[in-house]
Parts: sequence; structure tokens; C-alpha cells
Amino acid sequence: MPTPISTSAAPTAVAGAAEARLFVHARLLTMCTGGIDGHDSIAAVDGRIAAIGGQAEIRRRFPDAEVVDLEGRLVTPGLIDCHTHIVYGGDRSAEMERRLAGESYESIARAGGGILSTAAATARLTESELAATALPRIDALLADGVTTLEIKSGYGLELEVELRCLRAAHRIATLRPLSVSATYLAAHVVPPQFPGGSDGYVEQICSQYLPAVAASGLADAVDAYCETIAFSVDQVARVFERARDLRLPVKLHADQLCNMHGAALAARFGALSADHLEFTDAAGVAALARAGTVAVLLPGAFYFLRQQQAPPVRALRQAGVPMAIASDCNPGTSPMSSLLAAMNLAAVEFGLSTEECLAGVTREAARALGVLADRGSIEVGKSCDLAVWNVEQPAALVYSLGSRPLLQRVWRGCPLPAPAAPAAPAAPAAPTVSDR
Ligand code: DI6
Ligand code: FE
Repeated sequence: MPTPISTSAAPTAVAGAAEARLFVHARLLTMCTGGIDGHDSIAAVDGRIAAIGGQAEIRRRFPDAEVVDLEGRLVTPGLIDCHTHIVYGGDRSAEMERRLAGESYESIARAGGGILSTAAATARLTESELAATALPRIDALLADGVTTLEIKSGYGLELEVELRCLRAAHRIATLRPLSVSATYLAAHVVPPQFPGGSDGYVEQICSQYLPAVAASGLADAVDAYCETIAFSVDQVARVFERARDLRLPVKLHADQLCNMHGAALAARFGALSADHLEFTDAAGVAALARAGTVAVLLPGAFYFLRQQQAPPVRALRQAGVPMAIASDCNPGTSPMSSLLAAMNLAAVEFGLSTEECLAGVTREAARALGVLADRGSIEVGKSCDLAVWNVEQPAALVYSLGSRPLLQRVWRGCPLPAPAAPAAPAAPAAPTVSDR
């Protein structure tokens, strides 16, 4: 058995990967070839995959390396959750009761609930409190084999709180061994009584917020929420033009609740991804295919909102649009911190094959984050991020719910045990001025 290393240790404590480490006797699902790879061993040097081959050859090439015997276990690339809103304050469980009593998500949002209520609770927390409250959700994702996580801001609304949320996202990467991609969700909802209304807010985002976020270096991409209850195509286009000027890649919440032609808008700006897509039409699918934009499917939100119309998976597949799957972990529409559950929902509710589900949380999720050259498959030169599973068949990862099949994560070449059940939220640290 591999040596357990506490997952609660800071990455610096586990990053001693300067020497080579061999992972031998594995069944490798590399996500490069169709099935299990003929080779059974990986050499990691400085956290990167230096070689893949048969055990004898790999041991001969790296005679002094530490050896981790995986005892014939199934090994996939570490999973990648490419769409989450995991950093937020407050609790929206009462909203579920309203929805069960017949109120719609849109009407709750229009009545000042929804995103606005989370924004108010988020603004009350410090950076360290925001990171601490996210940790139980993060730990649940790590227990599913996640090694890379996208975290959006978007519940801050005002610049100062948005930056605080982005800093909290980066702080999480110092508290747990995982890679974080941070996204500035610039246009999520208009703050109450904002002077000039939604156009005034968009103007503020373009003239002040986006340049400040770009200068901060805290965001890897810019996102927006294109819906009748949020921002129009024209408004999002203004945000995306500014992001393009600032050389920040874009992605979009598109066509979730109605067909706003968000997929075509995302494609027009060469977006990394267009996410949700329940109401995307044939023209939108064709535009995504031409642009090479990834379709990120979010079945947790579809399920939680009890939507009837699934994304056009068959058309996306036929057009060759890459499909990723993510948890969309957020307090309003997808209070779900399980990527394995998202895979199951994508198969059952959207009809994805088990192979598409596995690609959707590895290779295609890496593509959606623009990190495919570094992660998403088991290939020489990529980061040695792996998930080691206690299952016989890859399909078993999609098939069951709640079975906790992870044996071990490997992040940047360092073996880590599967985290135990998430701990209770840590007591937030006392706020300090510098912390805000
Ligand atoms: N992502 C979002 O930003 C919205 N829905 C989604 O899938 C709103 C989330 C919320 O209600 O807080
Ligand atoms: Fe979302």
C-alpha cells in the first residue's frame, strides 16, 4: 500500500517531488487511447510524468526511485471539476422549501432571494472565513478524486468583495493539495440600487472592475451569466470585449433557463466553454463546433431545478463539440459537492456514455479550463495527477451513487490517501482588517 500522507497538510509539505517516484502495477486509463493502456507503470519526476511503460523497463530506467505498488488498481487522470461556485457565505436551504411549495427559481430570484441573498451573506465574511466555509465542500470533491478545481467568484458583486473571493479561492490551494483555476464571474447579478441599473453596472465592470481584476493577476478567466434574470447578450458582449482587450479568456453561463443564443455568443468570442446549454438550438451547436468551444454540462443544476429539457447532447456529439461535466457546486441551483454524482446524472439524465462521462471530468474538463497541455490525461510531460480506484471497470465510476470508490489521489506526483468524510466547518478565524 502506498504511504499515506495527510491530505490536510499544506501543498508545500507534500511537494517534495524532486526525486523520481514510480507508480507500478496499475491498470492505466490514460484518456489518450480508447481503453486500458498496455503499459502498467508511470515514472514521475518533479511532479511531472517522465515516462510511461512496462514495470521492468520503468524500474530499470529509474533504479533509485521510490516505488508505489498500485496492486493492479484502475488508475485514471485526477478528476477536474471545471465549473464551481464553491466560495460563498450563508445558507439557502430555506429556498428549497419555497421551491418545493411551488415557487420557481426565477420568482425567488426576482423577489430578492437567490444570488442576492448569497451575495449579502458573502460580503459579511473575511477571506479566511470564505476559504474555511468552503473546505468541507472542497474535501468532499477531493474524496471523489478531484485534483484540479475551478472556482468562480460572482457572489461578491462589488470589486472589493469579488477580489476577496478570488483571494479565498487561491487560499484554498494553500490549504489543500490541489490545483485551483480562479474565474472572475464578472456579471452575475446587478447589485441592489446600483446607480444606472444593469447597464450602469456593466459599464462599471468594464471600466473599473475588469482592469483591476486583470491587474491583480487573481483570475485565469472571465465568466458571465446570460439569462433574462441576469444579463443580456449585448451586455455580456461588452464585458467580453473588455476581457479580450485585457487578454483574459472568457466562458459563459449560456441558455440554461431559455434560449438567449448564449452558445453563439460564447462561440463568437472564442470562449473556452459554454456552460449549461439546456435550451441551445442547432445554430448554437454549430457555432460551438466551429469555435472549438467546450460544452460544459451541469446535470446537478438540471436535476435540482427539475428542468424538463436536457441539453442537445446528440447534436453536440454529432457536431464533434467536446463535452465536459462539472458539479456547478453552488448554493442556489446545484448544492452538490460530488463530481462522481455529476457523472452519474450526466449518464442517466443526459444520456452520455460512460466513456463520455470519464472524458468529461478529465480530458474535456482540462480543455474547458485551457490546461489540456498540462493536465487531463496520463501523458509524458503532463502533471502527474492521478486517481487510484477500488473498482474493476471504469464504468463502475459512473454506475453507482455514494459508493466512495477512491483509494488514493496523486497530486503532482505525491501520493495522498482518500480524504475521510468531510469535517465539520472549521471555526472561522477572527476577522482582521488586512484579511478583507
Ligand atoms: N450558476 C449560476 O451562477 C446560477 N446558476 C448556475 O448554475 C445561479 C446560482 C445561484 O442561484 O446562486
Ligand atoms: Fe454556474
